[in-house]
Amino acid sequence: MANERILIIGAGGQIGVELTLALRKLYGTDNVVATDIREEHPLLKGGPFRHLNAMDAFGMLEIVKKEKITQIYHLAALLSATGEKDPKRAWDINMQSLLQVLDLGVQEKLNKIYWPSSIAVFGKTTPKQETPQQTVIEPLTVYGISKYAGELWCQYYYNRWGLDVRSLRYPGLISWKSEPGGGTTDYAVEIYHEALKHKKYTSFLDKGTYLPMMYMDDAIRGTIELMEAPSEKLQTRMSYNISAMSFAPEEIAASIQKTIPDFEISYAPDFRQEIANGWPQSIDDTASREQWGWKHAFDLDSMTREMLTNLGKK
Ligand code: VAH
Repeated sequence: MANERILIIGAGGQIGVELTLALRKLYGTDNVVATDIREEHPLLKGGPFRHLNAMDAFGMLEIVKKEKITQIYHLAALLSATGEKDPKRAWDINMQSLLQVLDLGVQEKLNKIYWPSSIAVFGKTTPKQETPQQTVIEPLTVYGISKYAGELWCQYYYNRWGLDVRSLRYPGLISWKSEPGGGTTDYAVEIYHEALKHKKYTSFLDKGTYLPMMYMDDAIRGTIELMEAPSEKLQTRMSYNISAMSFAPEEIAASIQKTIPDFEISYAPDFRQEIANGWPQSIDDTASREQWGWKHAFDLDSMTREMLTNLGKK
């Protein structure tokens, strides 16, 4: 790869840890500067790390200049469940930090910027099955509102100043290297930990709650493939639908029972059920498959095998 110098904001999060590791493999460890407001994540100790609060515009500028950064992956945000506990703080953090990154991108003439959106932009008025790339979008959570507003800002900075900012509407992401961070889909990670520890799990989403989901390895590969795609192939500068599978809690339990036959699931829906009820059950990602060649690799059973094997070793 050309001498790209990459800054990761929120490198200690569920996506950040894995994206940092993957980008270090691709661009060279010393060319990927991990930052987070928290302590350095143990898995990232092999490369450059700086403390950075995503709201600190001056600190961000200082790192971009000192480290001669050419690309920013801005992953820091408050997710759906956390956001509903403090809506104004979620809006402030999610929006102000993005606008700072976009301004920096124009001012410092950065090559590319990546910023994640989510299926949380969709609401109850959106078609629930095979949700299209362009459709009725009326988000019901502050997280979803901030992600849709962010998509519109990304498109604006591209149209107005030619800033090459790219984005994916992630489904629920399931990983074992890093912990999920306050999302509604976190049950699909917790269940594997609990299955191995206690052979039982009480799901905070009810039976029959279908949600679009993806194994983290697919999400990381998709992110890099999008960022590596020739700019002229990309027909949207909002955010791309991307998909792998959809399942409900009882289906992930059945998949686990193929390895742990006496695993038991029970249900105790909480406030996150209402959030999940507002989201699509399946996503149409034709645009991603046609425009930049997206193809998922993991299905529920292959993901379950990966999760149980790797968590078992941990
Ligand atoms: C959340 N994991 O639950 C995130 C994601 C589609 C869900 O945006 O908030």
